[in-house]
Amino acid sequence: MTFTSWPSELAEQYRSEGLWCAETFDDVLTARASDPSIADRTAVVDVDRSCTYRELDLRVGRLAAGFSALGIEPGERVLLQMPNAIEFVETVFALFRLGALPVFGLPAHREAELVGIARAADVVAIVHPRVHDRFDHSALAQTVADQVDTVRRLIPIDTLESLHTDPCGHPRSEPESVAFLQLSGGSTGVPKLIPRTHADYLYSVWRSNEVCGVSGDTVYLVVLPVAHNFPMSSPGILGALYAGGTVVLSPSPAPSAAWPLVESERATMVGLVPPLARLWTETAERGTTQDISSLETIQVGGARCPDELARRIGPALGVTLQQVFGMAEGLVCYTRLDDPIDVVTRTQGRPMSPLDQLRLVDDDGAAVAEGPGFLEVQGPYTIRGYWNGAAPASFAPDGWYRTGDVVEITDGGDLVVLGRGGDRINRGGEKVSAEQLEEHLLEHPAVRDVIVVAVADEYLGERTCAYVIAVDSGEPPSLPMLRAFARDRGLADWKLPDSVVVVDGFPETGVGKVSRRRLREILTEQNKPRTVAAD
Ligand code: OOB
Repeated sequence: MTFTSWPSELAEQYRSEGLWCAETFDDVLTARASDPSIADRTAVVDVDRSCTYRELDLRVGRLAAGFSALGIEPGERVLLQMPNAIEFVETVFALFRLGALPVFGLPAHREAELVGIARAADVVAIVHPRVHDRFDHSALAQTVADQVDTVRRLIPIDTLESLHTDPCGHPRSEPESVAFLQLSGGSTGVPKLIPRTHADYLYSVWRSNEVCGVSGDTVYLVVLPVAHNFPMSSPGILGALYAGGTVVLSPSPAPSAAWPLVESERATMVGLVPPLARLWTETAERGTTQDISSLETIQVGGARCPDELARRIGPALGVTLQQVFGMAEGLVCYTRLDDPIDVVTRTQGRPMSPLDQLRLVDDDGAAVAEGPGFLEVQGPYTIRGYWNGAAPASFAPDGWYRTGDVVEITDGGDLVVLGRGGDRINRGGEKVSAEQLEEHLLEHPAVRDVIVVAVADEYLGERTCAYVIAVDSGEPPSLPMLRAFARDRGLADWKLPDSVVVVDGFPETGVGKVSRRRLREILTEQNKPRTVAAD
């Protein structure tokens, strides 16, 4: 089994109510490129070049034929590790045209992540930069290929152009088939791959457009890693292209790189994680000569935006703030553009679809009438299972997705995200699995036991702290030692521990064996600042 489908009654409802349409991503591109009012508009811009809808469609057809000539077949998986540039959009749509499935790796992923992903998805090819941010991705891709038998092709980005060949016919994908695999934030050893169908994802895209006011005039700026679900579809690149608008890809989120693009392309919308929203806000508050007045909406999501920051964003940057609480597994909540300022600054919004169903449960999975509680969800664009049935415990027996987030729902129906159980650390939007980091650190010869927890951080919201019990003899483990060790084991940089505390033992609760999960909760609790953070 690779993909768990929706129960048939729900699927029927989503079809009959017009949420799931008989359209694929390739249909959308073809339709826009053949619409005379859209075809010659700019579809995508990066720092090197730009491309109209007509050009994008032609280039996608030629690249799809090139992938096919390399032996990539419909239904096969291709791992992408690509920076923010037009090639990403071309590659994704070429794979869609061919009917092959992109698997969305991130440039920051290293050997441990990529090998896991490549294995779990049985990928046949990897598209990668040769060198990016001074890191040798060709060598990394080769290391992955050496370890994963299914990988037949390594495709450096600068060779994509040479693959172009005359377009050939490809069988059309089924709208309700899987279009791509997205990655779950905070995956442990076996990555949780998220199968999204054309129908469910397209619904989330066009519904996002309605909620976020995206139109053909939208110029959507991407500063976050392009393959992440937030800039991809909330409403993101796909929303802008669906509407016939323009996508602008910035290689970096720093104001020094992104603001000149805002000015030159007259960008109207951007999605940021809270630490970046703070950087942009503080930069604007200090004053800038850059003209960023075209910006209308700044979305902030991926991690909790502190209320204090939320209040400053609009005035500092001259924009409407929209909070976004979403997950690659599906559910996306937005504050609405015309919500009262209190709702926009204090809540993470409400589900975008009238058919999203939410419930709150306690530790044992029993429904709680009043929050806070763990959020569970089912709906027209929320998955029912991971690829190959991984991590089945992430789904309740009736198929609802257990988000792991602790939320409260206000009288107005808006969600306030309070945090998570102790299993995952949200480092400014980048998710770290405590369990995965523990597994790696436990391999260090100086470590007898380790528990990884979140501690509060002014800039990132949360950062990682490893509580370590050292082995009796030898040098006690230090932060540089453990970071270097975890890096050498192939972990992405953002997952390395931020701090290390060497302790003699872990807390006992006196009720028999204490689970690692419970220990994380206890240590997290001990670490909470005594006063509640200012809102
Ligand atoms: C987005 O997606 P993922 O898959 O990287 O992470 C999902 C998790 C959520 O379960 C929650 O724990 C956290 O990230 N999260 C937030 C949040 N937005 C996401 N926690 C508090 N406040 C928020 N506004 O992060 C993602 C996907 C689509 C759109 C936006 C974000």
